[in-house]
Amino acid sequence: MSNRRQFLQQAAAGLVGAATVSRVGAASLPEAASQDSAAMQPPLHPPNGRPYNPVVTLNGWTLPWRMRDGWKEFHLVAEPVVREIAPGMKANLWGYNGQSPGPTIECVEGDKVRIFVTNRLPEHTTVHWHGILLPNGMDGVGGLNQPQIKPGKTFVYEFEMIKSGTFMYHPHADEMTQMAMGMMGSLVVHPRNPKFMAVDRDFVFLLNAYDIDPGSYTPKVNTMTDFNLWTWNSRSFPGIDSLVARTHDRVRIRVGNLTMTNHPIHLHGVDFEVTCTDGGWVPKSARWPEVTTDVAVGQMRAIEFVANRPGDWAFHCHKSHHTMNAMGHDVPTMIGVDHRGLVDKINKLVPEYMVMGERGMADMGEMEMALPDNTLPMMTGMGQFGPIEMGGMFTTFKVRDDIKPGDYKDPGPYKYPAGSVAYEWTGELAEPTRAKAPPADSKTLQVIKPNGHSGH
Ligand SMILES: [Cu+2]
Repeated sequence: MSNRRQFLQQAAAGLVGAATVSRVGAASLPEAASQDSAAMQPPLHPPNGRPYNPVVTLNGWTLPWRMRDGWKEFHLVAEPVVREIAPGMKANLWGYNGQSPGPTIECVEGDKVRIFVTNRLPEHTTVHWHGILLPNGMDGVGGLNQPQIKPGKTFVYEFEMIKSGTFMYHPHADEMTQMAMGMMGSLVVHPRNPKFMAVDRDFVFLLNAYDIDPGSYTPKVNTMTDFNLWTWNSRSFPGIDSLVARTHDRVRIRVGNLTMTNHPIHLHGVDFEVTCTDGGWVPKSARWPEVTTDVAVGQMRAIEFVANRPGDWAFHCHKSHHTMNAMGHDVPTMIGVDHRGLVDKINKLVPEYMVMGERGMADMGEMEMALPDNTLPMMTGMGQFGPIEMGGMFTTFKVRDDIKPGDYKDPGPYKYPAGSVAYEWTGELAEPTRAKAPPADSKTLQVIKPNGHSGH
């Protein structure tokens, strides 16, 4: 294990240099636009392929292709990349064509695809096409189905897309390292008939997670479950684009999970049905309404609904630790602990010490704490009414009446109709019904009522 760890440290040390010279493969690609999925919309329609309704890759883009002798040709370059996780934090990851996740591959049922894969990583790799039905020798499991692709080499995968649906691609070589470093991408096969399962808005992204110590840049690849950055397409709120729809649009959101745990994905303001998995389209008779759907490791789920309620709706993983960033971990629970007098004493020894969380953690959403370089506050993002107190796997789904056809750029905060927002009540109140507290004994913790902010 120690040899392996040494190797990984050396590989990581080489990353910063490699990343600055490895953009050649991506030089012709829209890197500037890749941080902003709205800037890429509407994507180009294929000049000479079958027509389809393109997807919107959250904070990403679609891989360009060309037709040659009846084959649709793509070129993936596996390489070290720098990804901005959110403003204020960058990470040294591995990805494809200049970004992690790699660009989305879009094609159409019946397409014959030829995918070139060039390896510019410091170690060998392969690509597995998750969910695609193809000849065994194209399945990409290193050692089992093909020799691994050595650094500097290019392999070709050739197969026909025999069914439409929602898929992904990722390495099947040194997977623990390569997926922990961000190697993955979405793969969407559109139906041959563009009217089949047609929607107005079709979004796609992957769930991923990283363990990057505050102040450092490279993920710890041996981490099994205790990650500190929970991301969508390697972006963390408030770095994740909003999803924008016009009122009454039919919307599909395709989500794939390549983390080490499940994510109950929850959308406010609508009820939806799962219409597609990585195994194919779900028959109508087998669907049921939900507002949260669990996406287990290695699964993909496409949800569909009509966006019929205007507003700024929360869209997030329902595991509350997955909607916060690195700095929230390892903070002791202080609720109910009285610090009065203690901080002054500690400050004589440690001038910068401050107490966090004696009234709950909400103060941390507003606190302008000094952070180490290159990390993100635990919860962040400002809304029109105050701090949103979220990080990680969270963004907003924005529905508006007045969106011009095709213009899905971020419309800014929702303008609430007068009288439609929850408000403070200052009138009379009857005594509310409450459960009785158990009788106090000597061991019961005495909770001291908060008294202003005297501890700080
Ligand atoms: Cu989650």
